[in-house]
Amino acid sequence: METRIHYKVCPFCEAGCGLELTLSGEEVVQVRGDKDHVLSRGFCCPKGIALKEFHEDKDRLRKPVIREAGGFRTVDWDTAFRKVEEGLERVRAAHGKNSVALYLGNPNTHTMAGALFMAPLIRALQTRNIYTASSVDQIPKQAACGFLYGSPVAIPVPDIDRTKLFVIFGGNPLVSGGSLMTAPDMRRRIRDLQERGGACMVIDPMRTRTAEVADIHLPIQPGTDVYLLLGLISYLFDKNAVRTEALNVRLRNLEGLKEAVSPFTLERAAGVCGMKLEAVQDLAERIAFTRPSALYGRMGTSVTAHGTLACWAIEVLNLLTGNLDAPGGTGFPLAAHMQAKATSKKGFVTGRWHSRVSGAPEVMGELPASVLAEEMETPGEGQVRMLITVAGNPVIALPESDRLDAAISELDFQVAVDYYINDTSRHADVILPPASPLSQGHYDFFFHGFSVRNTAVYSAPVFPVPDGEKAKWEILARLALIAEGKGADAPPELVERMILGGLTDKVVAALGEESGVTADRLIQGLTPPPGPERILDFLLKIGPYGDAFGMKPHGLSFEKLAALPHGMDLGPLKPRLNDVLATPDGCMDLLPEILAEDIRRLDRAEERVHRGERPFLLIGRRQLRTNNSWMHNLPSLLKGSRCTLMMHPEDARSLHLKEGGMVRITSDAGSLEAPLSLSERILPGLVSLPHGWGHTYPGARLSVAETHPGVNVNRLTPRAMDPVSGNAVLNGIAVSIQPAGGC
Ligand SMILES: Nc1nc2c(c(=O)[nH]1)N[C@H]1C(S)=C(S)[C@@H](COP(=O)(O)OP(=O)(O)OC[C@H]3O[C@@H](n4cnc5c(=O)[nH]c(N)nc54)[C@H](O)[C@@H]3O)O[C@H]1N2
Ligand SMILES: Nc1nc2c(c(=O)[nH]1)N[C@H]1C(S)=C(S)[C@@H](COP(=O)(O)OP(=O)(O)OC[C@H]3O[C@@H](n4cnc5c(=O)[nH]c(N)nc54)[C@H](O)[C@@H]3O)O[C@H]1N2
Ligand code: SF4
Ligand SMILES: [Mo]
Repeated sequence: METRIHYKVCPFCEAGCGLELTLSGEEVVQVRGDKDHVLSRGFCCPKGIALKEFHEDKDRLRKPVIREAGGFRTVDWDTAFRKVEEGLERVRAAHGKNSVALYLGNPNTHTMAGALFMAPLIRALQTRNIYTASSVDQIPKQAACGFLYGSPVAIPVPDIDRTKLFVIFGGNPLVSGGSLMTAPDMRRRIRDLQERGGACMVIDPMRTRTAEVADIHLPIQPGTDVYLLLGLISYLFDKNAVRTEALNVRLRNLEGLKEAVSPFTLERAAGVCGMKLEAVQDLAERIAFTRPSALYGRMGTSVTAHGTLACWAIEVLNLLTGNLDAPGGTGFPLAAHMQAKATSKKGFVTGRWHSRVSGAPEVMGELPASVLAEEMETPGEGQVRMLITVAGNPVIALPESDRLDAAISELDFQVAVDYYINDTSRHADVILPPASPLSQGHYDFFFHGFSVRNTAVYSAPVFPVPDGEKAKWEILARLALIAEGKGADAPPELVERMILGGLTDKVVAALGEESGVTADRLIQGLTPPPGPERILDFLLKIGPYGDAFGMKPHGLSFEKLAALPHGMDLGPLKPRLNDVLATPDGCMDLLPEILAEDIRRLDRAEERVHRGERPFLLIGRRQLRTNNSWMHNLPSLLKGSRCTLMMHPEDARSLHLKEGGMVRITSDAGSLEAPLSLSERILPGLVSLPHGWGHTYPGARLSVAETHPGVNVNRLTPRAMDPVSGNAVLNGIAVSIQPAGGC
């Protein structure tokens, strides 16, 4: 049979690589990197290649299933939606709207439907119990940017392709593909930086693959970066190296900041962080005097007890060295669907409400995922009795897994929108699977906004949605309609029209009635049929590069973008701080009180950085061939990865432990066994387990993953949070290690 080529952006990680698919009839014959893709230029990783296996995976659900006494039964969509409606009405009638919790997982950010159709569902549910994977991930960064720039979505990214010094705190982009920084093929980008005479430095407890290719790797004790970062700020003041003149923005609290960081010296940092003083001094000098430079922090700085403070300190360092909003420093991308200027100047506040049981503050409309278990367990008004998960696997992703798993099993009703009967959805009453990514269009609403170069790419569906399957947007829209009381049969187009209506109304209001422009006329000017693509068309047309509905004939529209399967380059990052700044008074506050308080808390906590009875600190790691908890079912990926406890050979020797031997790992939260792997990549005194494993739960349907299930590291993760953002502390967990079977 004849073959044909189709181009598709990889939906699995933030790098967003272009893939070239060779197709024959209904079959994917081959997947490889798209050498003409505007940003990835042929690069891709084994997960992208495994898109074929994901598409073909027999365990991937094609039709909804509902739970019955004997297990799951496949049903048609109307039956499934009616069952959802019945369960939701029953729980709400008995326990009120707040008894329904919604948990949104990471892959939502990789779909058009997740970006556009989640807000109507959240609104319709009218519950305070909204949880997402953000609070085991990047919410500290968003809070930090919220406090500083007035908006939690104004997040600058490193201008890696033009910088002279790239400093990575707690990130491993060579393996993770980069995060809050869309920059595929980081290996090449770092090599290019080195060839232009620049340098890359990595601060990480592990000699990761990124650390290996960097010019300098500085090992650090887990959870201590914040001392280093405050020490670095302090150094800038001491050396008169603060350079804020070029920033055309009023700063508040510069003196207050100077005073607050003055107790944090490089000597103190070296002591607490377990680093050599000369190494810390060298780092400080390079940061203070290299132009341009870009400091970047990711999971290692975020999932810590002072995550917001650490993320904020990185922003402040970029700002004080004059590198914020500067070419080669860090900058705010301007994607094609975004608005050039922030429209709301309300600023950023947290704690507009609090969680019922332990009073954790709301951040960005959600509560910390770490409190979900107690909200389910604790009786009283507002107790969570029903859970809807969309593209998430909280049983593996969240701290205190055993407790959460037990709490979920006790709920009155559960709905999962997911591809698999996974470790969490195995408890569900109804599972609603979206069609394969190959049957849905792709445009990165989130990650174009984090791109190190402004680009736009749309990939059309490769195959139509097969008979009997549903696109994700329709599933989310119908759930929203059910939650709104419009019934299980209401057409999903209603929600799409409502979203478009909201957007067009704003434009019409801005233009004024006298312009003669009406919402209906605008909608008639859109080419795609109802769905995410039509909304994209609207956003592109009114966006910063758009055709303004024909008024700028050379501008962008959906039709133009769709004709460019490798995407479109929109140029390097440009200074635009003044456009994104959304603080009510137009100032940037360098020391909001909530962070000043956290610095005081830090001072009090320092002496607690010790290991007590549990002599090792456990940290996580990501593996190239896994993606959180959900790609272990693909044979080519599982073949190349294993879940082992990594330990330094010296530690193993002193404990008489051997490579491959089983060890028991015990924390305050739990205990489990894993095989040992020895490596000098990790510091003595630390051990590492990858997350996302542990597919041992009865009732899940992951036939490949179950053959090498590994262990769920979050069974060891106790509940601990950054009080500012509510983000979970996932690294630096005190554990003891013994030979398995030993006592
Ligand atoms: N292959 C693969 N790619 C992925 C994922 C995956 O599971 N697999 N997951 C995706 C997701 S959801 C995300 S959020 C991103 C994350 O992307 P990254 O943040 O780049 O990935 P991590 O491997 O978590 O990197 C965190 C690094 O911090 C180090 N670290 C741990 N504790 C500390 C500390 O206290 N201080 C410092 N300085 N470093 C510390 C760890 O050793 C690790 O190298 O990756 C995405 N990409
Ligand atoms: N100890 C420890 N814990 C961690 C981390 C860590 O580093 N260490 N990392 C944390 C991070 S950064 C994250 S982001 C979370 C991830 O946590 P989650 O987002 O909760 O979990 P995932 O493993 O990404 O599972 C995603 C699920 O979504 C399904 N899915 C994939 N695509 C789609 C889609 O388009 N639509 C629908 N409906 N379903 C889809 C998959 O089948 C899978 O079951 O884990 C966190 N947990
Ligand atoms: S790096 Fe990320 S986007 Fe690129 S192929 Fe791999 S998983 Fe896909
Ligand atoms: Mo994540």
